Amino acid sequence: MSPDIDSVLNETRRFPPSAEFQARAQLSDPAQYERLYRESIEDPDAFWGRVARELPWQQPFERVLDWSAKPFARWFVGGKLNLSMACLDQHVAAGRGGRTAIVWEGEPGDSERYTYAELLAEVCRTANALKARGVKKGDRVALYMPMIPEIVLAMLACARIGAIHSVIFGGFSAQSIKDRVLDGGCTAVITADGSWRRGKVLPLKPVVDEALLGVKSVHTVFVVQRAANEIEWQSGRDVWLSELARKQSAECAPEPMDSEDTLFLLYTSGSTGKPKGIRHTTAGYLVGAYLSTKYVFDLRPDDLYWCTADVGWITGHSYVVYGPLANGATVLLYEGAPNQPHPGRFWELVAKHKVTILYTAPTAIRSFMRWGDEHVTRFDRSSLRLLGTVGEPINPEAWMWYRTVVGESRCPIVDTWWQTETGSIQITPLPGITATKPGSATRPFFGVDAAIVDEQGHEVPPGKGGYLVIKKPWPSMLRGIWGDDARYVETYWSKFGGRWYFTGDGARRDEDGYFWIMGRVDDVLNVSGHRLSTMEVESALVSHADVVEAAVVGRPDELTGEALCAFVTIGPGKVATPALAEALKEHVSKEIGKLARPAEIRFAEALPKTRSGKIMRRLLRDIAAGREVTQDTTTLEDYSVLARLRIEEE
Ligand code: 7RM
Repeated sequence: MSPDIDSVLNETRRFPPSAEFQARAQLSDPAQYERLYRESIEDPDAFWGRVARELPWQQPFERVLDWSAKPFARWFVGGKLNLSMACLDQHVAAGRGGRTAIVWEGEPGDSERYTYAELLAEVCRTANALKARGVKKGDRVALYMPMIPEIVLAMLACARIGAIHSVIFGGFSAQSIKDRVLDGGCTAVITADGSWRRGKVLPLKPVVDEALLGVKSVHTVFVVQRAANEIEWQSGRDVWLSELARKQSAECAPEPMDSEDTLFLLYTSGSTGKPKGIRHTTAGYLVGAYLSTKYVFDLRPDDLYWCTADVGWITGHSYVVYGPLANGATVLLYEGAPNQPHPGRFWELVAKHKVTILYTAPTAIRSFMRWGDEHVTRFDRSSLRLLGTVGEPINPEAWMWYRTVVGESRCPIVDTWWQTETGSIQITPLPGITATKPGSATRPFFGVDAAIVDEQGHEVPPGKGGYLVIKKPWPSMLRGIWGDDARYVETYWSKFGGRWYFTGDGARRDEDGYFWIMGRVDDVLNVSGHRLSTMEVESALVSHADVVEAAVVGRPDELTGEALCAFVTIGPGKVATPALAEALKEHVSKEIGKLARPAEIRFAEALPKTRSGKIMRRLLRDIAAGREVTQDTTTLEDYSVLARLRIEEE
C-alpha cells in the first residue's frame, strides 16, 4: 500500500487572535509562548515538574519521568496526590469555598447549584456511603448515570477513596454494560432510576438489572433517584445512594494516592470488537487535564464554562470534571438533548447563564446549522468569548458558521485534537497566540512532540498526508489497556518498532507547520492507487448547499480497487432525486477532482454515529458492499438508523 495520503483540501483563510482577546488572555506574547514550548520539548522534566508543583501534593514526587520500561511510563515518581483534593479542598482552603462550582440544568427545566464548599461536603458524604458498603481503594466501580450533578459526585467520591471508576455512557445497552463490568471486574455499580432525554424518561436501572444477570462480582448497586420511573429492587444488593449519603459525615479524609495509582478506566470500542479499557493514572492525568484546560480555554475566575460533552466520553472526564474543577472554574452541566423542548435550547442556556466559553462537537454544530440560524440568533450570545470543537475533523463550512453565526465573528475557535488514550488535548490553537485556519487543529500543545511519517517512519514533506505519531511520552498518556499489556504494546507501539506512539489517525502539515487531521487511517479510501481521506471528500460534499451530513466509504471495485459510496443527508425541504445525486457527484469532481467522484450517492435520513459524533464507517462499509452487518452495534447513538439505512436500499 502506498504510504502517502493524497490531500485535496485547499484552505487559505486565516484568523489571528483579536487585540481585545489578547489583551486579557493568559498567553498572548509569542516570544513567551515559543520559550515555553521549546522548554517543554527540550527539557520536559523542568517544564512538567514546574506545572506539577502547582498542584496540592500529599507527598512530593522525587522524579518527573521514568521511561525505562518504555512504553510503560511512570510520571511524578514517588509522589502522592488525590484528585478530589485538587478539585475541591484546595479551593476551599484558599477561601474560594463560596464560589460556584457547578450550575446544573435538567432537561425538564429544573436546576441546581453547588458551591465548591457544598460540592466538597457532598463528595465526602458520597465517599462515606461507598465506604459504608465496603467499597475500598483499588476496587472498580461502574457508573451508568445521566448528566446530573450526582455523576460528578460519584466520580470525585471514587477518586477520594481511591476506587477506580469506569463510566459507561448512559446510552449503552445491557450487553455493553455487562462486557465492561466483567472486563473490569467491577464490584459496585452507581446508576439512577432513569434520565430525561428528548422529553421522555430513559430507564437506566432496568438496563443495569439486565446487564447484571449472572454477574457475580457486583455486591452493591447504588441508585440515585432522578426520573421517578418504576424500577425493581433487589434487596441486599440495591441501595438508594442519596438516602445512605444523607446519614454520612461531611468529612472524609482523602486516600493518599500514588502518582501511578489507577484513577479510572474508560472503554473504547476497538476495531476488533472487544472493548479496550483504557487505563489512566492519577498525577500525570491531572497535570495534563489541568494545564490544557488553563491554556486552551484561557480559563479565568469570572468565566462560565460549558463543555457540552457527556461525562461518559473522555471529553467529559477531562473537560467537564477534572480539568475545570482543578482550575476552580464554574461549570455548566446540562442533562438533555440540544433540541428539547426546542432547537434553540443551547442558545437559551447560553443567554440565561451568560456562558463565556463553549466547547462542543462538529456533529452538534452541523445539526445547529441544519436547524436554522434563527434558533441561534434569537438568543443573546454576547457573553461568549471563546468557542471550541472536538471529536472529529470539522469541515471549513461548519467552522465558518460557528465563527460567524454563533460567535458573531468575535470569538476565537479552538479545534482540539486528542483521544481517550491521550487523556488531554494534544494539538490545538492557543486562543491568544495562534492564528487559526478553518479545519486545522493547528499546532501541538506544550510537551507534545507530534510528527507525520510514512510507512518507514520518515517524516513526510509539507502538504503530504501520512501517519500521525507522538514521539515523546506525555504526563496524561494512557498507561495501558486493563488486563492486556500485550494489546497495549501491539495497538499503539508496534507500528514503528516501539519507538513512537501511533495515533491511528492520518494527517498532513502545511507550510506553516499546521496539522490537518484527515481521519482514521483505517478509513482511508483507495481509488486507482490514490489514497484519499474520507474527511476531505465529505467536506466537499457538505460544501454543497443541499447537503448537511455526509459519510464516504469505499466498496470493492474491480476496476479502481475501491469505488466511493457516499451516504448523504440533505437539508429540510430538499428532495432526494437522481438529478441531485448526479449534481453532487459533479460537485465533488469540481471541488477536488475526478478521482474523488463518488460512484454512488445514497440518500439517508440519518447516519450511524456514536454519541460523540463519530460516524461508524465500518457499518456503512458493510452496507455499501451489500454485506450483512456483523459488528458490534451497541455503541450506536440511535439504533433505528441502521434499520432505516437498510430499508432505503430496498
Ligand atoms: C477527544 C476524543 C479520538 C479520535 C481521534 C480522531 C478524532 C478527535 C478531533 C478528531 C479531527 C479533531 N476522543 N478526533 N478530535 N479529529 N479533529 N479536533 O474524541 O477517543 O473519542 O476519539 O477522534 O480520529 O483519533 S476519542
